[in-house]
Amino acid sequence: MIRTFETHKVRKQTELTGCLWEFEPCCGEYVRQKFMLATPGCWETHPLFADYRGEGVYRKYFQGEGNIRIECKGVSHTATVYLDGKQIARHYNAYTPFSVIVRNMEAGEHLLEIKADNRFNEDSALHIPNDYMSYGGISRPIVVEWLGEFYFEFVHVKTYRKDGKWHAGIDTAVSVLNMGQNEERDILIKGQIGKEEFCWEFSVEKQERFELHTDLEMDQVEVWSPESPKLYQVELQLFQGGEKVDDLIDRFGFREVCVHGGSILLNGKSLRIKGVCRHEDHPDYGCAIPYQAIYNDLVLIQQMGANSIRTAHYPNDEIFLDLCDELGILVWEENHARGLEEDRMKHPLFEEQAEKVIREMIACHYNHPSIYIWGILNECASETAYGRSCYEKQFHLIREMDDTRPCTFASCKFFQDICFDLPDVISCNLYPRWYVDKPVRDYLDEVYGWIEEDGKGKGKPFIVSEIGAGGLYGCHNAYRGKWTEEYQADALTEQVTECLEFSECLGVYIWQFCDVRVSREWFAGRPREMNNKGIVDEYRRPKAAYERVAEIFKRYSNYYDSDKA
Ligand code: ADA
Repeated sequence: MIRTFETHKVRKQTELTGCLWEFEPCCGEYVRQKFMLATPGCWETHPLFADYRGEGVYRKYFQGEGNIRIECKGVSHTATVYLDGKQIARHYNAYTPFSVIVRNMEAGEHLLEIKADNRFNEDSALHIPNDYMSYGGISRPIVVEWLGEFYFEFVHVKTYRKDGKWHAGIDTAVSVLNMGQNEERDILIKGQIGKEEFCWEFSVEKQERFELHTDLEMDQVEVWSPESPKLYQVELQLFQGGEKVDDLIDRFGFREVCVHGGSILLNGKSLRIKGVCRHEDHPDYGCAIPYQAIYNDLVLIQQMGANSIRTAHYPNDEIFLDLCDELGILVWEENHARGLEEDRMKHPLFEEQAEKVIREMIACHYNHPSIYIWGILNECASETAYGRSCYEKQFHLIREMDDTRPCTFASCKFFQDICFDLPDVISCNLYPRWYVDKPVRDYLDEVYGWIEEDGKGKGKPFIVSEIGAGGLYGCHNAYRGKWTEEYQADALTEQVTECLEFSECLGVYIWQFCDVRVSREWFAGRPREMNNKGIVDEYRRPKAAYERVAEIFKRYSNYYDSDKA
């Protein structure tokens, strides 16, 4: 499954995944032997490769000719792509998509080989041993698209209100593939959003790329919100000589997010966040969670009264975002980084790799109305001058690419943090009653007081971006000790209530939705080699905390304004 809706009616697409591919591990006990693996999927879910860290080659034959675009939605974590034995692409990072154009492919059968690599080595600055698992394999779909001479690269729709009217600013780019010398083509592009139509007409003389922009003033718009997640489609069609030769369809919503004083306003109303952090992790699927299982997670999350998910600590699958758009779940999406101290941030590839994730994340996810905020660099070196320079650069890049959403970072450096003047929203990961043995209210007072007085965050919106406690599913004792479900439920009751009752706090994200596997090389004493702070376990079985949090979340509405009304 590629998306939850059709993105082309004219351009032909073939998903190459959704079936078995040949797989050959490059090292270990089964080196050079051939297996069949289900795709999309992580090799760790195959019983022989549950702990395989290395390279592995996936192979698939397909038929075709002419110009094609191969899109890889996600390969974990490094992909080297070969077509008929020739390298055509290389991409680092499991959590962002990439694509490659192949021109004038001969008619017949072709071999696509993808070498995936999940090793932790000097080429990898972001995938490192960590408190989550870096899986291996083709973890998201692979698609082949059949192109003619022209194709749409993307479409972005920026929605905003001006003088009481909703506007849609549309940006797209068309690429011209293999046009001969001294040739000329007349192009007509027709676009549509609801009943509004627009078009561009121009002539093309050589192989180039056209960036196009228009702005529509809309009549009678239905706004996207958690309560009524109304989605619109933008449809572009490219005509040449009267014939439709390419198209692109995407979805978006009319909604406005802005920071006003200490509030985040969604369509003018002051938001309250009741959220969970969620890793892409499942014992049966690794990080390659299928549509139905993602949907089931979202149902559990919404049934608990939550209105938001933080995609800790990387960009998520587009199917997840499509579903959040449809269900009205607000998403904090963040680039890929967890707990990188200054020495890690000084890795020669860090800046380049981190920048690429941001570019790919925003370019691909720009239209999702569910994303209301961008996050960066979770718990990295925001207490050092060098760290600060990285935060500065990344915020600058995000703001350059998207001026419609606020940005933030989740800090654990509170009393030493020197970056709180940079983001639009201050976010702190706090663990009173778990790592810090203090009553929650006292700790909130202490941290928030410092942010206001010394931390240069005065007056900005403030979110608790992580709070939680470990609880092993089925673990109980008479004294409600640490690691029991009871301890976790008691801790979360105090944590969530105090955050939502703290008048300066806009909301809270629970760490975390489900228990997740951690990388063995990191471990840090985690029972079962898992992070057990899920309010459901890895099989999504609710722990005692789930119901307790649900009771609390359901007492609070999505907006502060409605409390006053
Ligand atoms: C941090 C971190 C999470 C997780 C959590 C924990 O705040 O951001 O990824 O590791 O702590 O469970 O300790």
